[in-house]
Amino acid sequence: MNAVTPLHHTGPLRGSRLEALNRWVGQVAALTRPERIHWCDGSPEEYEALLARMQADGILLPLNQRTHPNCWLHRSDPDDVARVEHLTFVCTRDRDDAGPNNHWMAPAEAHAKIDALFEGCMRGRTLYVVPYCMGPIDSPLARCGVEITDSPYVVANMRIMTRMGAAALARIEREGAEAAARGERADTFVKGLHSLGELDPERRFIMHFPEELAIKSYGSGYGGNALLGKKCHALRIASWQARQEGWLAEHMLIVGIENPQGETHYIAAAFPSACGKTNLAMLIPPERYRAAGWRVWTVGDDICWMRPGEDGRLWAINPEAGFFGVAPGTSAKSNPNALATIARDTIFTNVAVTDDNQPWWEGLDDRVPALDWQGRPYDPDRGPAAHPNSRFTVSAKQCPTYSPHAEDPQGVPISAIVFGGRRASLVPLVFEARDWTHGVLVGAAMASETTAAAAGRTGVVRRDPMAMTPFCGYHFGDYFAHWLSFDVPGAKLPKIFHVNWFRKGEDGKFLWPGFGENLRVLEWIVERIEGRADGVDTPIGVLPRENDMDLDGVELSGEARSGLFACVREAWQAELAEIGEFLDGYGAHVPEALAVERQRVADALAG
Ligand code: GTP
Ligand code: SPV
Ligand code: MN
Repeated sequence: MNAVTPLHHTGPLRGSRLEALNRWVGQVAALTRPERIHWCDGSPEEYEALLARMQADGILLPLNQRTHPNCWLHRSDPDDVARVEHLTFVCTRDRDDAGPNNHWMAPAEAHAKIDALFEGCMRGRTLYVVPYCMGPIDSPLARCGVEITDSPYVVANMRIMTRMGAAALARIEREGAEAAARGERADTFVKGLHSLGELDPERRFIMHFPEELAIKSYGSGYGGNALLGKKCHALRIASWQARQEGWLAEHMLIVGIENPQGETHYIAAAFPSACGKTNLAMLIPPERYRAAGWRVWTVGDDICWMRPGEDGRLWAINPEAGFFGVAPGTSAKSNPNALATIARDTIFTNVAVTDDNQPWWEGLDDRVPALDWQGRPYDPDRGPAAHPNSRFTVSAKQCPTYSPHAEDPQGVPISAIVFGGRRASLVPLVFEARDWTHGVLVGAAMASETTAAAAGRTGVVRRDPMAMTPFCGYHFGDYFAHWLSFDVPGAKLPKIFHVNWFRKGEDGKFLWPGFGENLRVLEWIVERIEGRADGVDTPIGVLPRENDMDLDGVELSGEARSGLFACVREAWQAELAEIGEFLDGYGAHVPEALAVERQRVADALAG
C-alpha cells in the first residue's frame, strides 16, 4: 500500500493536481476526522495490501484456496444485506423534478441531516479516496467520479467493478483542466461520499444531489448502497445527465448474439433486480445451437449507457468493469459461464460455506453447507444457508464469453431493446412492439414481482418502468418523454420486445425452462430484426405462434403451450386499465403521445 498521506488540517492536502479535488477531500476530512487518508492508485500491490489488511481485521475470510484461488468471503451486518429504497432520496431544488417515483428532500435539509451523521464518523479510520471511471477509460461515453469511503471492502469492490485508480485520476485531472480553460467549474467529476457509520438502519441514508453531481451515503456497506459508482452514479445521477445531454442511462444488460453466418446483433435488456440480467448476459446456447454455430458474447450484465451515433443507431457501453451478481440459483446447469467466471479472484458476500470452506448457495448443488451466511452452523429451520441476496464480485475480464468489443470506446450498436419482468400470469413468453412509441409504452408499463435485491416484501407485483423504479434520478413522466424524444427523422432505432421467463402453471412451477433455452426467444427476436421470422398481430404486439419459433427438444406442457403464446383479451383489458391509472399518477408530465398510445391498445383490445 502507498505510504499513507498524513492528515494536515491546515494547509492543502497533497494528492491530486486538481485543486478542486484536493479542496473537497480536505473539506470531507475536516468533517469526518479520519486518522489517515489514502489516495488509491488501483495497483495490484495496493489491492494485495488491502486484502491482507482486511484479512487481518476479519473483514474478509479466505475461502478454500485450492478450489477457489484468491477467493474471499465477506459477511455483512445482518441488518445490511440489500438496497434500501425507503432510505434513498433524490434531492432537487424543485420537488417536481424528482417526481413521485423518488423520495425527495430539499437539498439544504438533506445536506444538514446527513452531514450531522458524517461529523467525526471516520475517527480512528482510514479515509480512502477512490478515483474511478465508469466505462472504458478512453471512451467519450465514459464518465468519472471520486468516491470517498471509510470501507476497505468498498474500495476492493470498486476496484473490481470500475476502472479505479491512477488512470481515472489522470482523466479527472485532464477534464478538470479543460473545463477550467473554458472558464467552467473544474470539478466535472461526480463526488460520492460514503461512510459505514454505525451500520444502524435507523441512521442510514442514500442521498443524491443531481444538480451538484453529488452523492452522500451513510450507514450501509452493502452493494448499491455503498459502491457509489454503480446505482447511485451510473443510474441515478447519470440518468439525470443523460436527459440533459441526449442519451440514456439504463438498468440493462448488453449481450451479443452471433448467428451461424457470423453476424452479431447486440441486444440491451432491462429486467428488474434479480430477474435474470446476469444470466441472459452470460447465456450458453443449447447444444444443438452451439453445434450450428450460434455464439453469445457478454458485454455487460447490469447497466447500459447508450446514445445515438452519427449513423442514427444507438451505440452502447457497459459503464462497469465487473459483475456484482446474485449467487443463489447459479449452477453448472443454469449458468456454467458464471461458475467459470467466479472460480478465482472473487469476493463473495453473504454466501454459506461447505465443511471444506468452499462457497455455497441454494441451487448450486446438493451438498449440505456447514455454515450459513452469518457463520452459524447451518440449520434449515433458520431459512436459506446463503442470504437470498448474497452476491459475487468479479472482474468481467474473467468471463469466458466476455466480448472482444466490450471495451470498444465507441460502444456496440444496439439492434433490439428487450423489456421483461417476473410475471406469474398474463404476460406471454415474448412479443414485439409495433414501433418506438408502442415500445416505450411497453417499457413504461412493465411490472414485476419484487425480489430480495431490495429490503422489503418479496413476490409483490409492482409497476417498474424500464426496470428503473429504484434508479431513475428524475420524474418518470419526463423520463418517458425523454425516451420518446429519440424518435427523430434519420434515427435507426432498435426494435423493442417484451419477454417473460417467469410464467407459472397451476402447480406453481415455471412454464418455460429458461436460462440457455432463452436463446430460442433471442433467435426469434434476431430473425424479426432481419425480417425472416413470422408472428401474429395482436393488440399487444406481434406474438410468435409455436411454430414460428424453434422449440425442437423443449418439453412444454399443454398449459405452457396455451399460456406462453397467447394474448388473452379480457385479462389484458384489465391490465391496460391498470396501466392507465399508473400513468395518471404522473400527471401532466406524461407525454400525450404515450396516453394516446395506451388508449390505442385499449381500444384494439376492446374492438
Ligand atoms: P441484479 O444483479 O439484482 O440486477 O439481478 P439480475 O437481473 O442480473 O438477475 P440474475 O441473472 O442474477 O438472476 C436472478 C435470479 O433469477 C437467479 O436466482 C437466477 O437463477 C434466476 N433466473 C435467471 N434467469 C432465469 C430464467 O430464465 N428462468 C428462471 N426460472 N430463473 C432465472
Ligand atoms: C440490483 O439490485 O439491481 C443490483 C444489486 O444490481 S445492487 O448493486 O445492490 O443494486
Ligand atoms: Mn441490477
